[in-house]
Amino acid sequence: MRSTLFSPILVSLLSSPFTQALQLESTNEGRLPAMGFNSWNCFNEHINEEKFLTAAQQLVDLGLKDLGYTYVNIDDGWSDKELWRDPETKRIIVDTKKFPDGISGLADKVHGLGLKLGIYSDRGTKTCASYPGSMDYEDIDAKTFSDWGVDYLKYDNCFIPDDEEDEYPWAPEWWNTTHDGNKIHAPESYDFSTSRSAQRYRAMRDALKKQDRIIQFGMCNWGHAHVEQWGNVTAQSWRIWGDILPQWTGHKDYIAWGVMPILNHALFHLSQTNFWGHADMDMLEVGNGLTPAEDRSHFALWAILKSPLLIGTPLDKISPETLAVFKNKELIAFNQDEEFGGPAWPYKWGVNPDWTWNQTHPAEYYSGNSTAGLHVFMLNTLEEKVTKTVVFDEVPGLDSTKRYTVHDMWTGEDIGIYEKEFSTPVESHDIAALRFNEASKDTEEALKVQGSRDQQLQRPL
Ligand SMILES: *[C@@H]1O[C@H](CO)[C@@H](O)[C@H](O)[C@H]1NC(C)=O
Ligand SMILES: *[C@@H]1O[C@H](CO)[C@@H](O)[C@H](O)[C@H]1NC(C)=O
Ligand SMILES: *[C@@H]1O[C@H](CO)[C@@H](O)[C@H](O)[C@H]1NC(C)=O
Ligand SMILES: CC(=O)N[C@H]1CO[C@H](CO)[C@@H](O)[C@@H]1O
Repeated sequence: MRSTLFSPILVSLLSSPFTQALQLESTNEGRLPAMGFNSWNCFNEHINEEKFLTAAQQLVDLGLKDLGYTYVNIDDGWSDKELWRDPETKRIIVDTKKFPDGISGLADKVHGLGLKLGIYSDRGTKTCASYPGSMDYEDIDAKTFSDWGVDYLKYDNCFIPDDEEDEYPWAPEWWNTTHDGNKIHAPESYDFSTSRSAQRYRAMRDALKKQDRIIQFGMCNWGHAHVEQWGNVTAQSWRIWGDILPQWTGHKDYIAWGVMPILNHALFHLSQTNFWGHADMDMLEVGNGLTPAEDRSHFALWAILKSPLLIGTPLDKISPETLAVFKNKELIAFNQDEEFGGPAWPYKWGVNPDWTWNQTHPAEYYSGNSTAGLHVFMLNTLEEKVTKTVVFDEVPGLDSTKRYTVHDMWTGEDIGIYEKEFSTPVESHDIAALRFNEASKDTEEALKVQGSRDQQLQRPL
């Protein structure tokens, strides 16, 4: 297990408090999950300056910037596949057909809107869409990104040469399958922070730290080489699983996965997330083809497990319903809480026995604290509408001898005062998002007190 005392980040903090730019203690940058927009889920590599300026302007105009969505992140496809690197300086050459003013020109415009700019590279020789990767050019690329005014780096994991492969490959996508993708099994005592993967991600971390610019570091290595064991000392976030798909369950080749399989995996990696380090469940697919109920659950689950919240849908074509999901102030406040850094935890599984690894029916009942109160979230993984019940005795932090004002985080309204339990209908694939505050005399008078047997919501969730 990681020891904080000997963490390389802490050591570097002590030795160079003014130049370090990774464990960004002097600013708030990277302490909470990143929020913003990323191009991949909507545009793939078909990107250009216009699309980012549109996204940036929309973040401002739709009120998303004011809610905390401040990163405008370029994903794969920004560089020139033909020209590759400058023969003299070895810097990556920008595709000027897509970005006529270069990345620095775009950065100026994005900064002018009060937003930040993110970029993308890869720890291998090429990016996943076969553009130049940063292997062996870590220092040059970090300096280039810094000179351009970049504020965030997503760092992918494609095109790893044979001699850079991990001695003990470990990939979570082969978990509980008969296919053994993890060919050679590591000895019990093996320390994955010594893997080639970890070394290569550290090379970029160190290169970023040398810059006199704060650049947030998001590792995208799909949970390989047990990144959760060394993620917190290497970056502000680390992907724990393959790419997300805009679908509820299932997967595509063992590379991309629906919302439920990703959630199932995340539940086994909750303890590594806290301030400054977040397990990344991948960028949001809200607005990209899930049902309205699934959009709500997807967003809420990512928010309450404290994953980064990066919008992946075209903001100039967004529907009012989708926008309302992104603008849920109370879920954002839970995700960005200044006092409670850890995720919500399941207090029981529901359909399956507790701690069952199941990619269609993961945990349904969660609780977590925020500065606003104690929260309970109830997911319905079934195909039909059901009534779900918060039994106060079961929830850590609720007291079955007390009365609570129950608040609906979707409508922003108090529902009533309850004791012992609270029940509500939840549509298929939807999620109830509730807050509990001990009822005071004032609220008891203001609200009609409801008994524990009369608990139907007026409006189904
Ligand atoms: C990750 O590192 C930060 C900064 O050193 C620390 O505050 C935080 O508690 C760590 N997270 C976990 C889960 O240990
Ligand atoms: C997942 O859980 C559901 C509900 O209990 C069950 O029907 C299904 O068989 C489980 N899936 C697997 C692969 O075990
Ligand atoms: C919330 O805080 C209460 C009181 O400190 C504690 O008993 C409970 O375990 C916490 N619950 C969660 C889910 O963190
Ligand atoms: C059938 C099987 O291999 N189940 C395992 C799936 O993964 C979980 C979590 O590691 C294990 O607890 C199960 O035994």
